[in-house]
Amino acid sequence: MKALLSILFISMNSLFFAQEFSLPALPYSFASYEPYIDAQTMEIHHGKHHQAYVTNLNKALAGTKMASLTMTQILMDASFRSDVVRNNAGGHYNHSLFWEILAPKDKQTSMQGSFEAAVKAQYGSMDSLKKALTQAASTRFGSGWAWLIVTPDKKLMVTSTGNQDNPIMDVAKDRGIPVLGIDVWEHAYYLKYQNKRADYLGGIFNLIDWGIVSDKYSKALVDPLLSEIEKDNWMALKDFHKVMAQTYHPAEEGNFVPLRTRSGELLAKAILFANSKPPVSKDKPEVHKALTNLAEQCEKIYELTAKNAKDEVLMKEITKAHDLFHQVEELCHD
Ligand code: MN3
Repeated sequence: MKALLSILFISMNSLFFAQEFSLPALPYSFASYEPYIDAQTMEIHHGKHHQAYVTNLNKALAGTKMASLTMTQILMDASFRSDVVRNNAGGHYNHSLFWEILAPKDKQTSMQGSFEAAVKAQYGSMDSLKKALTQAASTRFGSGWAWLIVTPDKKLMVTSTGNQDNPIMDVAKDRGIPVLGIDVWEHAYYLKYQNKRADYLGGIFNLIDWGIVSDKYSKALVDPLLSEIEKDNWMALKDFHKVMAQTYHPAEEGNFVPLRTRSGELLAKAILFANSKPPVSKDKPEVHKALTNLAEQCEKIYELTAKNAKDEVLMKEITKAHDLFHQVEELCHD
């Protein structure tokens, strides 16, 4: 009975957690995007190219620890992923967004006032924003995407990425939540426009549903992912965390060699961390105070290892340092 229950539990677990990504249906018929994108291009782009990203992503994730991750978690740590996972996860995410924001003229919804106001404040007009997007799309060398994103400081930004990368990924130069993406791979336009990317870009703005884009803008402003990205951009925190994890966790298991040999490095990273500039929303006195305490604690550990202190003493002090680090992290959640 017990065995049966645990089998049931395991299969229920995999039912809930092993996800399969699937191709989203196009909201309109292939021909609805004419004359700006021809029906055949839509059919191949959606049914062949996008389907291939989905199939290859599922194949790459199957049976691995990554099978339980959300799309956002896969993208955020893109630098740790294999090329297969990075390219196909990006490909699936990017195209899903692309289909969502495109609509034939008579189906397009109207723009929200808050989005229009943000565009006016930052770009002067919708036309200037379109120009900036066209510029980003036409200067993107080779295959890639042009984006309109919401950055962690809640501003709009126009940017571009290569291949199937996107601004959620930790490899992107400009990071944020995309609210609009323009595919500038040749497979998006070659049949109709051949190599004339500028002509394709001239047509694409007729298909952008600004109502949907502005809805995505409002949602992005309150999405917790924004502060995740901001924290992820704090490199000094990431650098310190790495050394902390590689010294503290072995110590917990009774191995003090990493801590004894790397306490100087731990101290150096703590000092850099304490002197780094936190992202705007974390730039608070409590955070600075906790960082100073952490650096002092790491100095104490360094001195103790120099004096060859006992394991028990080191354990007590590294635990304090670890708690202080989590205090900083906690303070970072706003
Ligand atoms: Mn494409």
